[in-house]
Order: sequence, then structure tokens, then C-alpha cells
Amino acid sequence: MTSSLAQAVLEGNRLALARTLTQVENDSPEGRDALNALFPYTGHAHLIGVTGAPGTGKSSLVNQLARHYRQSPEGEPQRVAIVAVDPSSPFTGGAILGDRIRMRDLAGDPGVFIRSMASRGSLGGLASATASLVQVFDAAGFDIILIETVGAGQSEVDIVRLAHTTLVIEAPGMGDDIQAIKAGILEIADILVVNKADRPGVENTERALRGMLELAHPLKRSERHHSRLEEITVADTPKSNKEWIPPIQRTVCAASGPGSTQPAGINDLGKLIARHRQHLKESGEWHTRDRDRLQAELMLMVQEALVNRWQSHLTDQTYARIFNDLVSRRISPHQAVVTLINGEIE
Ligand SMILES: Nc1nc2c(ncn2[C@@H]2O[C@H](COP(=O)(O)OP(=O)(O)O)[C@@H](O)[C@H]2O)c(=O)[nH]1
Ligand SMILES: [Mg+2]
Repeated sequence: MTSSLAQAVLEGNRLALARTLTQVENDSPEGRDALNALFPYTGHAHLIGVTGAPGTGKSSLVNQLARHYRQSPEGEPQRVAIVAVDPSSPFTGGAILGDRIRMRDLAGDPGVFIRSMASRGSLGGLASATASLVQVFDAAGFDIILIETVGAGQSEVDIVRLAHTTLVIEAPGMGDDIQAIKAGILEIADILVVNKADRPGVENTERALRGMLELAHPLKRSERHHSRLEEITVADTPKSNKEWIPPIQRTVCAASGPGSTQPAGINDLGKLIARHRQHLKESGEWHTRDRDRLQAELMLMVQEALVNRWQSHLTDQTYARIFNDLVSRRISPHQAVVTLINGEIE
């Protein structure tokens, strides 16, 4: 049964959409009802994750990509939703405001909807809340959903797992090397973006990335090497579509302003994203990732629900007493767990 709020979202009502997003983010009963009603309408949007260290230009890139999809060089303009996830506290973060200001040239376009969200602190909470927001946008008919997140910790990796296509952003001048990138993040990259290509040191950054990429995909490296040696054979034999070697794309995304550079590489990046989407569809991975995503989402939600249920049965005093027993070595961590869990029926 479709709730009236969900019905309004399906009909394209922006106010209803905003309200639903808030209810969903607050995990209210109304939000849950709406999500339940909207879920059957999801599964159509292309979810694009954008991650990387702070300052690499994620927000700027998301802004440029959104404009790209609105102007859509190939065919109809796409409807674009942006979910900006900020891991810092909503009370201390200037980042949210900064992002909003930078995005202002998209404001007023009815084909674009921007939502910033802050960390909820709870285990898995941010990732599952993001997943829920994304479902609302998907059901509301947005074709492209851009998810910006700082590539810092496990919860960011969990968020990125939501995406069909993950862009990992690096930029020159972030330190001596590409220290900002973690191997774990690199492994989930479908496309590597070297932003700030107008800056000195792009070649070094790109070379370092290529090196790390070859470490992360050793098998693919040998294949690539092989194909270089036997170009003719490779040209004659259509390569298996199963393999996706993450390409590296340079971009310039500087925000408009005095003395700023023209954006560059965005159309090419758009083409790479389209090619990745095609690869996912043709190889059957679109479906596999959908399953994996739902599986990950489900596990996160189960964990969250179990932890919440457990906490609601546990008093601070009980917890403190058991923890104290642990610290003073009266019980082992394992015994503490058993006692904490069984504390439910005390
Ligand atoms: N020179 C240059 N600066 C850029 C480029 N892209 C973004 N910036 C600047 O880098 C800073 C950080 O960008 P932002 O998008 O907020 O990065 P985020 O923290 O990763 O979201 C801002 O001052 C941007 O104007 C670029 O391509 N070239
Ligand atoms: Mg940002």
C-alpha cells in the first residue's frame, strides 16, 4: 500500500520529497512507512560514489558532473540527486555550508536535488541512512545519484559500496606522494580521477596512482602487458567484457571565480562513467552489484537493529559494572560479551 507521502514523492512533488528525506533521515515511523511504499519503485538510478581525501575537489567534481548530466551531451537531460555525506559533526563542520555555497549554481534547477547529511555516530548508522536516502531519490525518478563522501574510514567504504560506479579522487600537491589514498579505497575504485590537473605535479600523481593500481590489480597488469606485445591478436579478438581495468582520468573542476581555470576532462569522465555502466550491464555485474548492495544494506540494518535492541535493554549501570569487571580482569572479554548479551533477561 502506498502512503500518501510516498504517492506525492512518486508524483514528483519536491516538498514531499524534502519531507520524506527528513523523515527517513530521522528514521521516524512516517519515514519507514514511506520507504516501505517506495522501495518497489527503486532499482533504476545509476549510483555514482565520489570519494577521496578532503580538499581533493570532490564537491567541485560533483558539481561539474551534475552540470554535465543536466546539459547531457547524449540525449535527454538526466535528473540528478546529490547526497553529500560529511563525517564531521553538524555543529562543528563548516564543510556543509561550503558545499552548499559551491553548489549554488545548481540551485533552482528542478532537475537537481541536493541533500547534505551529517554523521549519526551510531554503528553503521551513516551508511544505512545514506542507503535509505538514496532509495528515496531512486524511487522519485532521479536518473543519476551522486554520493560524495570523504574516503577516510570503514563507514565511508560502506557508503561507497552502495554505488554502481565509484570514483576515487586524488589531486597533486596533497603531500609528497599520494599518501592520502588508502589501498582499500583504491581497490574499490572503478575510475580514478586526478583532479586539479591544472596544478604542477599531475604527472607524478598519475604515475604513483598507476603504480598502486598495478599492485592492486596484478593480474590485470600482466594482461595489459600481454596485449601490448600482441596488439594484432588482441585487435582481432574482442576482449572479454568481464574485465574492467580502472582507467585514470585527469580533470580540472575549479569553482568559478576570479582567475579560475576552465573545467576540463568532465565530458571524458562522463564517457568513462557511461562505459562503466555499459560494462556492468553487459557483464551482468549490474545485477550482481545490486544483490551485493542489498546484502550489505541488509546486514548493516540487522546489525543496527540488534545493537539498538540490545542497548535499549541495558542500563548504564549494568554496562559500567560489567566493563569494570573486565578492566579489573575479573572476567575475560568473552565472558563480558556473554554477560552483556544475557543481561537482556536480567
Ligand atoms: N586549481 C584547482 N583547484 C580546484 C580544482 N577543483 C577544486 N579545486 C579547489 O580545491 C578546493 C577544495 O575543493 P572541494 O571541492 O571543496 O574539495 P572536497 O573537500 O574534496 O569536496 C576548493 O578551493 C576548490 O575551488 C581544480 O581542478 N583545480
Ligand atoms: Mg566536499
